[in-house]
Amino acid sequence: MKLHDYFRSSAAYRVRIALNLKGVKVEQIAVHLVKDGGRQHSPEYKAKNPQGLVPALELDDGTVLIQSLAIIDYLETIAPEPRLIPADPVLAAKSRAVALAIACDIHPLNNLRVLNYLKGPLKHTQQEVDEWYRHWIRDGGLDAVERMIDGERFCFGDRPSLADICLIPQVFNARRYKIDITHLSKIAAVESHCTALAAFAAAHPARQPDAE
Ligand SMILES: N[C@@H](CCC(=O)N[C@@H](CS)C(=O)NCC(=O)O)C(=O)O
Repeated sequence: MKLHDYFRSSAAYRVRIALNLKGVKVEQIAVHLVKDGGRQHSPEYKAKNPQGLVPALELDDGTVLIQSLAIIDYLETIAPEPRLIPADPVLAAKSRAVALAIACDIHPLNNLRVLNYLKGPLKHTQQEVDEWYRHWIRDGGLDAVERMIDGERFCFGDRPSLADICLIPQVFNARRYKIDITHLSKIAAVESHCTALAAFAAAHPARQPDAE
């Protein structure tokens, strides 16, 4: 299998963590999101993912799966252990709720194409764009997630689940943009437990073959 990937993509980072937790090996194909105006927009890549976004998982028969949560769902089906969705139905719903809050409500507002649109056609300054980014990560974003998780070691229970897989890349983005999240103590605890695990550490952007 091939993972069409970009080291800094938090959606791809989610899939890398899931692959590592499951012990599923893939070939990583870098899609540079900035060079040449963004290689995700090339006709060759859009033939694989019509949305022009990473990640995409290309199966050995050429089938291409897109959308990080759908890809993780596929991995959960083909490699059920260790499970990423808790067996307990309430914890499963809570884990999915955190994942969806991040993947559907926080991340899309700060995606590269949104930031480029604010800065380009809408002519916002870099300072305004940075403020937009900070606002949507923090207020109603990670601040709310802090109240949604149990967060003693992992978001829920004693093993990483889909919630942690989505949370850690989003925390990476917050740190990259120097957003003050020191008051989010449960998220900090989860971050320190997850990043100590080899599966999370190996998925970190700095450890990817295309890291800059
Ligand atoms: N909902 C999608 C989001 C994918 C996504 O937005 N990927 C970003 C990188 S994190 C991207 O490819 N951005 C390119 C762009 O905005 O042009 C998923 O979960 O896979």
